[in-house]
Amino acid sequence: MVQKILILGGDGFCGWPTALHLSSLGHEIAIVDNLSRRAIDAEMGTSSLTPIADAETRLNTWEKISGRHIAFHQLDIAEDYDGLRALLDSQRPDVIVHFAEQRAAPYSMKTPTTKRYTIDNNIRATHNTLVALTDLGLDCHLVHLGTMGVYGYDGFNGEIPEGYLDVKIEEPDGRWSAHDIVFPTKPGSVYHLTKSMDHLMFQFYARNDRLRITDLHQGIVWGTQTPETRRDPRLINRFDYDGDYGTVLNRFVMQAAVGYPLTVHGSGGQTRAFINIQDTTRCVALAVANPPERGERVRIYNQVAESLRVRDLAALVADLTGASVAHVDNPRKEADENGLQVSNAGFRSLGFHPILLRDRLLEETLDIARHYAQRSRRETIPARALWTPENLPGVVKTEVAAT
Ligand code: NAD
Ligand code: USQ
Repeated sequence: MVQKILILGGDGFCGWPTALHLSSLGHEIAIVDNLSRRAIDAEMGTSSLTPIADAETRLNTWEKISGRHIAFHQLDIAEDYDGLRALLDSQRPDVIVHFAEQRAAPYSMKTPTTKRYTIDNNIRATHNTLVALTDLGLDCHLVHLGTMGVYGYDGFNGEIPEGYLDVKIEEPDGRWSAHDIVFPTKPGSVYHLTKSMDHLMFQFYARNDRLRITDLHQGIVWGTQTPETRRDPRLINRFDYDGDYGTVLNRFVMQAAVGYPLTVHGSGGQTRAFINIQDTTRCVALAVANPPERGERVRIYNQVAESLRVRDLAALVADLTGASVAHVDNPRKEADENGLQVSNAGFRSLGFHPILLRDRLLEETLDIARHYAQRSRRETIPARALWTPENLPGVVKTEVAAT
């Protein structure tokens, strides 16, 4: 069924290829973005490794190539509630896909200003959307990009379920009653804290206003291109590699491409869940096609393909490329070693067959990193945002010596 879909944050790393994918499936798409991610690049002296076209060029190119129009609204959904409300009132979308948050944990821990910005931006962006939907009485399915990090990464040995735990509680009369409770959150950064707060807001609005909400607890996304972004160089997706926005696997691939030692934080025993960017777009399409009923509890899917340990990822990239591995200080306060098993039964039941690292797509990411290696700025690679004054930046000693 063709649906009218607003993509909040549709100019970003996950939002852009998802907008194209949903457009290619025949949906009517409009992007809403304040271009803050591009502004943060300018503020930090960083940029995507891939040369991303401006929003207008991207959209015109897509229209020329696919024959499909995507509308664009430049709007700050955290700051401009009236603008957001008016837009929702005029568009009356069937679905909103909400990517529009400050998404880097290191950036969120960098300074008092970035901590406050992350909370103000993310909480208001989500809450404004929820208020506008209830204020307008719109029966629209809200699909939100949350994170695996809401569950935390230590102290739980079983398989992480999809948002809820089935528990039994002993009543005063000694009988046991069954409950499903929201899995306790254990955020590891101010950014992850905002996702935990989003999670709580969704519980309230689904119960109080019967909003239909799907929250996707996504793992770390790797890769850059999708079948749609490959269709023209002007559609290319962004590739973050700097110490704040680069995520671990893409950073390792980029570091290998430019001859920089792979920066493993601490022992590298941190285990995280991963998903390829192509699967991000496919999972969102599955979530869009399978909305919850009105009155249903918030539907939560773990949007992940597999769990991997950071030092094993470094070894894999090193084997593939001959790169060296550097165990640097860990700028973050996090468990040095953790196990992680995650259920992704929800998406699998909808037909999701995840791309795995062994499927060799890493080579394509490496080719892209090599192709654009000359655009990299070496000085932006180290992760310098410290979680506490006791932490130290993730700098490679030989690199410091070389400069
Ligand atoms: P991104 O920073 O590349 O994209 C976010 C987009 O939202 C940007 O284009 C930005 O300009 C826009 N935006 C931010 N605040 C806004 C506001 N107030 N008003 C309008 N637009 C605003 O991030 P991404 O990697 O595409 O992540 C998208 C979502 O997916 C985020 O919510 C993130 O938490 C989640 N997520 C990302 C990953 C990952 O590995 N990249 C993993 C799990 C979850
Ligand atoms: N790490 C290294 N070396 C590096 C970079 C990171 O060892 O050069 C380590 C980090 O210390 C951490 C792990 O790799 O233990 C993951 O770090 P990351 O930067 O790849 O991922 P994270 O900060 O958790 O955030 C990313 C996205 C965020 C999303 C989250 C999903 O930026 O938007 O929500 O992944 S998850 O991790 O599942 O919560």
